[in-house]
Amino acid sequence: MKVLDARSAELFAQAQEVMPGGVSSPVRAFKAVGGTPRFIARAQGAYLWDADGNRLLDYVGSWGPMILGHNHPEVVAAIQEALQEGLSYGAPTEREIALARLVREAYPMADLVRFVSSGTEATMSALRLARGYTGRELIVKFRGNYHGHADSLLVQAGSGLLTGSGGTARSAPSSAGVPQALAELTLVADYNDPEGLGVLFERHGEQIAAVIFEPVVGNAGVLAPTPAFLEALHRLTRQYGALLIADEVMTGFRLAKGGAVERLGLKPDLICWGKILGGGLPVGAYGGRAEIMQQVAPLGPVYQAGTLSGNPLAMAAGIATLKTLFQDPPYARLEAYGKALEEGLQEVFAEAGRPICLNRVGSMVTAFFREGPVETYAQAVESDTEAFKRFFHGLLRQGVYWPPSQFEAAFFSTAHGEQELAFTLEAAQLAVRGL
Ligand code: KE4
Repeated sequence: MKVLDARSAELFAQAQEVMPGGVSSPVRAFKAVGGTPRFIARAQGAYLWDADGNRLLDYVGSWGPMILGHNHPEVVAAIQEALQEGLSYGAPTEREIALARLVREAYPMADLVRFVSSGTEATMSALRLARGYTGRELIVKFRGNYHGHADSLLVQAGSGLLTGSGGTARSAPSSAGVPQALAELTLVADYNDPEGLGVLFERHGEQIAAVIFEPVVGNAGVLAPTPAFLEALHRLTRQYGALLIADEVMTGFRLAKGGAVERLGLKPDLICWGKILGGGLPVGAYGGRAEIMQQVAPLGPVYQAGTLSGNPLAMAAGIATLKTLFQDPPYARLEAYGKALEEGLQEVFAEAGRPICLNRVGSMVTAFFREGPVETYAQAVESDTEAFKRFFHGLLRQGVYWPPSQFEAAFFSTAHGEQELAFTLEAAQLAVRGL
């Protein structure tokens, strides 16, 4: 039996000598599924090739950015053109105007947009802006929602649960190094628990600067918001004068041209973007109506800055990506692929008599290894992660690269077609047998 990952194993050993865990981001280390992470050598369309030369059908897509598939010719050409003019200037450029205008075309409520270099920077800056604009200190996030690694967002529900469902009295850091005093300024509620959110606002509403949420969750695995939850989010933030921040880093430009805001008819005060906005290069952004965004330096007192913000190559990649998406919106095709994938996987698991709950919104999907429904974080974490691990490796052995965690979203792209669908379902059939 050919060792599929000999070179990856060698590289992983070398990587661990020079980088913590041998990776630049924890989820890449395969800790949730075990085994050796595949070191990727190159990518094209829907495929990756790893260091051992194995071709892998990609359902990670760089965790969201690669909605057009890898190395889309329009994006590559745009970067090559920008490259001729230099790499980075630390000065304003025309490309930033062009990309900001494209963002505003998709999100008309965003009067002003500020570019940064990651989703983390986008959400961190949006929180600081909300605190500066409202003069309040508390923020609210939801269990199972991930917004990047800013200190105020690495916070979990504390032990002291408030009366009523979901609301918590004291939060605690979810990472070492986050001060307890800071963590307590972040209240943690349950996603899809409007009552619990109401309890939180009754107790703290006047001190809450903002509520930040994933409009469709990807980071607990995929969770869709209930209408009652969305209604409560909008009503309570309006009622108490808190800002509503939609974290569209993952969903932006993926679920529709105008992301979840368009698809679900949301009315947030601030929006955060990342991933697809850079087309694979480092771009994040935050934006909203002028009266809020005008608080941002150099116009206003809320400071935020970045050496590589608005980087010309990254802007070029983002412009080409959004223009390609806007010129020929792929959302109906992505929906069709997603529906066929979902139905095909349902069939595979039904034939094998295995419980599965497929949560899919557009082109982001999670197969929870448990009976459905899965509408909350608490339900998601009851999944059979051991079965998921075996499924993951079964797929990988067949050349299908699924996200290496039960609590992540899988993504597919415009480069995924009939052939990829058939290949995926065949691999899933074999992987399920091996469960
Ligand atoms: P980045 O700082 O990783 O660009 O973005 C943080 C972020 C913010 N908001 C949402 C909704 C996100 O999903 C993310 C990052 N997503 C993870 C995947 N679950 C990135 C993968 C990783 O951490 O390596």
